[in-house]
Parts: sequence; C-alpha cells; structure tokens
Amino acid sequence: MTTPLVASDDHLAHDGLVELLAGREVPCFESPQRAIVIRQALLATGTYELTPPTAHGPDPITAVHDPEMIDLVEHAWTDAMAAGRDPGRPLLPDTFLIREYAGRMALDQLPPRRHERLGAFCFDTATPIVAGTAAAARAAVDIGLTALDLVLAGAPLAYGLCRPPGHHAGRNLIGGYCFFNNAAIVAQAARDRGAQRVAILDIDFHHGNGTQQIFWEREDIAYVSLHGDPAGIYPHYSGYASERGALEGEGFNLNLPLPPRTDGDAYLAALRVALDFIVSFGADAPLVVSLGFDTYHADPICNLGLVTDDYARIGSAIAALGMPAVVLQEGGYAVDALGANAVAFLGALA
Ligand code: Q9C
Ligand code: ZN
Repeated sequence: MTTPLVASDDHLAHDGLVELLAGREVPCFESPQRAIVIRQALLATGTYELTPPTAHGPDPITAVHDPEMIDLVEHAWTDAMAAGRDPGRPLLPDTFLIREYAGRMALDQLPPRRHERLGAFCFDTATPIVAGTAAAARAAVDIGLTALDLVLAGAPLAYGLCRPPGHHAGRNLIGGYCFFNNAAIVAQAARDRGAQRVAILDIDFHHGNGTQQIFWEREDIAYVSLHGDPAGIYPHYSGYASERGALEGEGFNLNLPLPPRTDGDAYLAALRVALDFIVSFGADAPLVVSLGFDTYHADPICNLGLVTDDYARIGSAIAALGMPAVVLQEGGYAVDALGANAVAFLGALA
C-alpha cells in the first residue's frame, strides 16, 4: 500500500535568503532544498503517491489566527514594494512591539503600511518575508488540510510536506521560520469536522510555542512536545515542564524538555511518556504529528544526538498507538540527511 505524500511546488518561491543569527547575517537554514530532497527520497522508494493539495480557502486559517496577523502575512511584501523597497532583499523586523514597550499605556494604533508593523507580529529575526512567502504559507496549510482529508477518508497515514513550517506561529505571531501554524490549523479543522478530542504530538527539536499558545486554555486539543531544554535553546521563553495549560486546558499541555546530546534510548524513553499521555487523553481524531528532523545529531543549529535508525524506532513507537496519523513537516536542517531520515520515520510509521 502507498502512503500519500501531499506536496506542491508553491514553496519554492519562499526563499528568505538571510536570517540574523547571533548578530550575524547568515543564509537561511530553512531553505527550499529541504523539501526538494525529502520529496525525492520518499518518491524514490516507490511507496509514496505524490498528491497535490486542494484549496481549502481562508476559513481554516481564520479559525486559528487573528485577522490582523493574516493580513500582515498577506500584505507585508506588497506594501513594501508599493513603498519602493528593494525587491531583491527580504523583509525582517527591526523594531519589536514587546509588552514592555506599552507598559501601562494603551497603544492601539499600528502603522498603516503592513511592512512597517512587522515587529508587532514577529518575535525573532529568523523569519524573513519575500514575494512568494504568503502563497507558500497558504499552500502549506492546504497541504496539511489535504493530508487530513485523506486520513478522514480512510488512509491510515498521510504525510504533508509543509514548507514553510508552522509550530512557532501563534494566534497573532510569526517567528521561527513559521507563518501559519499548519498543525494547529489541521487540529482545529479536525475538531470542526466532528472530532471531540484531538492530540498533537510535536517531535521537532524546538518547542512549538505557537501551538502551545493557541491551545493553552483548551481541553479538546491536547499538545505534547519533546524538545531541547528552553534553558539553553530557542525559543527560550517557553517549553518548560511546568507549563501545563490553564483554565479548561489545565493538564492538556505536556512539555518534555531534553538535555543536550540526548541519544535514541533516552529519546524513546521520553517519547513513551508522551505516548502514554496521548493514550490517556483518548483522542477520537487522527493524531497530528509535528515532525522535525532537527533532533538529528548533525543538525547545524541543534544539539540532540539522534541517528537515522532512531527515526525508525520513533516511527514504530508512534505506529503502536494504532491511531491514524496526519504527519506534517516542521524543521530539520541537515539537508543531506533529511531524505534518509524521512524514509526511516515514515516507513516505520506506515
Ligand atoms: N541558535 C523550526 O525548526 N533560530 N524553527 C534559532 C539557534 C530559529 C527553528 C537560533 C530557529 C527556528 C521550525
Ligand atoms: Zn525545529
């Protein structure tokens, strides 16, 4: 049996060129080549069926993100071009509207031109916007939603090759290479199509601060994440084990931070805790997996110690839940290893 590989070429035009990392301008780690090599490697196995996404329109995005944030993603580039900015340079924020800026003042006006509001909706300097960004972000959402359609129609597994990734994007915030939160949108869509309880398992190296924020007070969508300890790791301000959700959502958020150089055995032990949490939650929807390969030992910006065989072990452990799964690509920047890691993980999960 073949597994649907939902992908399109719309991501190719989202090439941010540079990010600002530790005070230096460096080429974007989040590159089009990442998705190109994953797609090639999966198709070369002969066990995946390349499936184009179908358009799902704006409503599933509006169900998760604030209208002003969506408007920013859609129009920052065109406003910048209308204002005469260099089309050869990406947009990066340089002035951030952090909470302390306002203090006790009520600041309720934003600059009319969307590219001048970037710092009110972005939390880092790694998330450049270029001409193709909005279309790519919309396509990534459609890829996720199409993968959900296929699983709801009976496929045991569908893989959405989402690019840009999504799990750092909050309700009104872009960042961490993410614009629209693909996994959150898919989880909410599953809910809106009749499921009562949806679980999201996030195995990207980084804490999915955006997904956690979006569902923080929700008991119907559980979020569990394994990630590098935020005490020393991006996104720095969330991902601690003490963050459990609030109000109705209390107890439905689980963070499992991991120390540097965590190996496969230790990772699998933490994954067991995550899977037990998912079993006791009792979802009646497909499992939504935020998949990152930045846990790989040779990832250029991360510090865990997984090897390719570990992704097969992780895939098998998730498969043992017996849940249908919608797997969505998040990070992973060791480009030469992405194909083998994707083949190992998805092959074991299938
Ligand atoms: N020193 C994803 O994997 N910069 N986003 C980190 C590390 C941003 C990662 C700096 C990393 C974003 C989807
Ligand atoms: Zn990541």
